[in-house]
Amino acid sequence: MKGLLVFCALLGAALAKENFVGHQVLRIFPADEAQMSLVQSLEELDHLQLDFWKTLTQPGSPVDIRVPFPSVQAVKIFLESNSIQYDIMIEDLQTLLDEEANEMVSSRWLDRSTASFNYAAYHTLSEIYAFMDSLTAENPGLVSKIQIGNSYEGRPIYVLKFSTGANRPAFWIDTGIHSREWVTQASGIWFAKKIVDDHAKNPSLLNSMDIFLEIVTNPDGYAFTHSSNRMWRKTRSINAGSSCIGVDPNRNWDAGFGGAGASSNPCTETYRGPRANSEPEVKAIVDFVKAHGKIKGFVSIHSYSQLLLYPYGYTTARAADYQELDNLAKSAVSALSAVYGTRYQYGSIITTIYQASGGTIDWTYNQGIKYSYTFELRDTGRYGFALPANQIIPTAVETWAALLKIIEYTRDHPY
Ligand code: 0X9
Ligand code: ZN
Repeated sequence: MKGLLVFCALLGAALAKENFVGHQVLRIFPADEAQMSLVQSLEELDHLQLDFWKTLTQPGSPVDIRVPFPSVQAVKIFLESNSIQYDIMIEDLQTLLDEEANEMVSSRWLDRSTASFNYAAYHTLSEIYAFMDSLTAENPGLVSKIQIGNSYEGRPIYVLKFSTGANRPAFWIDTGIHSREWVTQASGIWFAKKIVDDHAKNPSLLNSMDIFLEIVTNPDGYAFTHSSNRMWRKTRSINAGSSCIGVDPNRNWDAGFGGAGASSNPCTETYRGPRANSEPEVKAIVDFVKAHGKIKGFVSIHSYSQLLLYPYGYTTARAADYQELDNLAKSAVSALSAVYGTRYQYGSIITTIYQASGGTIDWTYNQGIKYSYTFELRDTGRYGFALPANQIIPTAVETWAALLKIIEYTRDHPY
């Protein structure tokens, strides 16, 4: 009997949702090299269980860290005793997540039509998959759903294809490769509806090009953010010889794989995996891109920080098309800002944020996909990954203005 009780208690703990009561997100402002290395040294202190939402980028740029409740005092004392400035960005993360969860419950989808779908809310994996089915059923001559593989845990991985003809040159968009970046999957849903609605008014975009859209690029991670841990970033694969789960799918591509800007430690958020393409979620895209052979533009969407980035991330070498990529980024960012005044920075990954090896768009660029970009959507840190649902539509609308610039440019500059 006692054994059963203990078992039940353990099971309950294992199934329980990670809670973030008292977790604070601190924005830290290291003033010089010495303070920068002090802040970086926090990353090695495993017992503090810190989650770096935004690591050091440029000297002078802030660092955002989610600090679990038991570590809050220690971290603040550390910062204060070293005269390092910080702000409390989020007082209590769980309060924000509770609001988010309440909003999800109150937005039920009644008739399964894409007209009544609530684009201003976050949705579960099964709701997103049902949305894809509705969209394809409503638009049989325009939208189709392709399964490109299965996730580590066996979930189907779907891509929506928007096409008015057979196998044209194509443009690729993916959202949600990092599962906790919820505004990206939500924006992906909105893009899908937008492509269909705009096509009815003005079919020119799809006259000479197909669009592929992968909304839930990391389905295991996304399911896990709903069931167990809202702040899950990686895949859910089991790592041999470690009790830590998951690989960073944006360090797992065969582009500078294993170099600086990724970790070999399975317990970190930037673990690269045992080998390039070890993650089925990555391999599925690699196989699809290679088999297709005519993908001309590729955009991989993350959050947060408000950036538009192009290769490279693993090397300081300039991309051969640097000038063209930079010009197009500039025009895309100005189109985005024209909508609501949201400010974006742009540039290569390594010069704008940090060195990152094994990233998606470095691989696609090296495959010959010239127009390869990564977005980091809203915001700049007020809410970070806990972006309130009332920002989904404005985020999607302004991002679409930038995306459209890149898509149209790709269409008008065949190579
Ligand atoms: O570190 C990352 O993977 C990205 N930032 S995030 O906060 N979304 O995790 C930026 C990496 C740049 N992108 C690529 N290397 N493709
Ligand atoms: Zn990301």
